[in-house]
Amino acid sequence: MSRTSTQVAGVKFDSYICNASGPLDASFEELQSLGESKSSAIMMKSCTIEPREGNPEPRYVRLPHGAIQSMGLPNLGYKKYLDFVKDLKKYSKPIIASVSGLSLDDYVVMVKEFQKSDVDLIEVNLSCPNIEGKPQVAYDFEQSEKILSAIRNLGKKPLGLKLPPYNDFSFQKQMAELILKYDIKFITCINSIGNTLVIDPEKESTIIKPKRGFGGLSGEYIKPVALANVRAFYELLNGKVSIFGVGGVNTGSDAFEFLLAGADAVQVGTVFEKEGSGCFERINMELEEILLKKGYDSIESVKGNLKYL
Ligand code: ERO
Repeated sequence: MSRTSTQVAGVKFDSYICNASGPLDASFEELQSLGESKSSAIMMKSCTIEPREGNPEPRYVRLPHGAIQSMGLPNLGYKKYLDFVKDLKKYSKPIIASVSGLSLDDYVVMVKEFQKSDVDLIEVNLSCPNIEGKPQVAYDFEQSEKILSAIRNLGKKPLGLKLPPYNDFSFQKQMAELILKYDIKFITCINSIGNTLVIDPEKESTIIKPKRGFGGLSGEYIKPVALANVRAFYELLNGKVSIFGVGGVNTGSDAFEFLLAGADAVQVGTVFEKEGSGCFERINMELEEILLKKGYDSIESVKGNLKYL
């Protein structure tokens, strides 16, 4: 067992670092490369009932410290991901499905089917910011409750929620109450910050095409927001729910900050898109070194131990 091995919702992960749903995880070949990489899990692209091409290009642009994108859920449709699971089992690491319904019924259908599959965890994405006319569900607590109530008893596999950033404790409190009421086993904090705008002053133009340039911001820019959400939920959920931290994990030191805030594991998206699959081993080794230097022998011994001034 390595110093950075961990557990999420009772499922063992060989290291603290895995990929985030989003970049380079939509095709079978990409999922196979994740299997072969040092990502401690195979997290799949959020899927819908029907396959989707996604939004028009340009829809993903790297920025000096992150990225802005409005992908629009390009994916092969959930049936393909169900098929892939059997082949991906050979990598002997956790497989995480991610479902993103366009209606309540979509969530029910997809969660029911993944419950019958060999995936280890099911992440229910309530925070896609990039579908025109579809607000992020997790900002609507009534609609979120309807979905949670409809998907809670469809099987025994742990269900998790991918959440958007909240910037007021009253929102995190409302969501934490739902998470506990509906027995959600893990959360993923945070999705990209939705509907941000980057402008090219030379061209006097937006830099992505969909939605008149509005898109999800990710990477280093959003790390303080992600840390705050991990910490707020860690305090509200009293260790009853596992937490994936995501948003600006670029180095072992970033991962260590998420660990102090209370994350059980971290996911890497923007840096994976830029650096490729070597990032998982690099960040994990950097984290191992930090733990070794500080004399910590496990993730558990540090998790959540943030000091206050
Ligand atoms: O556009 C997307 O496919 C997308 N982008 C995000 O930043 N977050 C998402 O959750 C998502 C699709 C579900």
